[in-house]
Amino acid sequence: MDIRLWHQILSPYEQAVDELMMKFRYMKREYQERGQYCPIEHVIGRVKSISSIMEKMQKKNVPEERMEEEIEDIAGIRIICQFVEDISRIADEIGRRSDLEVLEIKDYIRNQKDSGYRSYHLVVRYSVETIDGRKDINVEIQIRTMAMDFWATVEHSLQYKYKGRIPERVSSRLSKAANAIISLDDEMSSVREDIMDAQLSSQLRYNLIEDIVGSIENLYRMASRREVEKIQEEFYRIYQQGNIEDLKQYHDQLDLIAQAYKAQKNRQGDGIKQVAE
Ligand code: 0O2
Repeated sequence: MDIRLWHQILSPYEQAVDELMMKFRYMKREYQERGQYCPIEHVIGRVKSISSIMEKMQKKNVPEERMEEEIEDIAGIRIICQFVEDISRIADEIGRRSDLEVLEIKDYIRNQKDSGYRSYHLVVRYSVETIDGRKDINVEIQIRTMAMDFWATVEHSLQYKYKGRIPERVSSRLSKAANAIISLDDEMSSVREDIMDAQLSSQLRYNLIEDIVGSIENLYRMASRREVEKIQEEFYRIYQQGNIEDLKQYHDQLDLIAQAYKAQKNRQGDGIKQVAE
């Protein structure tokens, strides 16, 4: 293949990775804004390097013209979550999307690899619009817990260091570590409800404070400075007490106050219009 074509071929893959990372980050944001538990901890993505693609083609005997069909992970998205239970939730969510078509599933959690590797892989078809028109490409989405990711990252570096021939003394340690990761994921799952509750109330508190600060800021445009300063002092007092129920109540009261000021402002506006007429 003409060396100059590489970047042209990989460009839609770059676009797909950028777009999908943004879409999954928005998915996370949607959960957070609704005050719901989010199964996504974070999302990363990459386009496979030219050297890594060439290596895989050589290893799997893939002819140049079949590269895009047979190397399924040229575009790769990795979704990291906290609990094993989150993995199926994310996979279901992906299955429901109209912009992704699931072509293949590789469940290395039920069927752990001999290396000890655990992760849930989906190969999906995704369309990007380019200046040459629409292009359908394959994207590999890997979903795994933080613990699985820790193990895979370390093992991947060792594979690189030992060029795929990890010495027995290291691989037996890795295998023990893989079992420890399974136990860790199990332990975390057993306290999942508590952790989720804690995270939800911290998210709720975050959303409430964002809303309250926004509402008080708006009030400065509608009410007198002295009145808003009093409201603001009340907010700081309740905030310092740290009771979430009081914050919720204050948030609702503030909504009513803002509505009353808005109505008053509208009446004044109508009055001015009438005088002008
Ligand atoms: P990189 O650097 O992550 O891009 P194959 O690569 O032939 O074993 P296949 O059928 O192409 O497998 O796809 P598969 O099994 O879904 O694996 C593709 C990717 O999964 C790999 O990409 C790794 O990211 C990850 N993976 C699979 N097996 C292992 C493993 O034993 N250890 C670790 N750490 N990761 C694994 P690449 O191409 O290896 O590299």
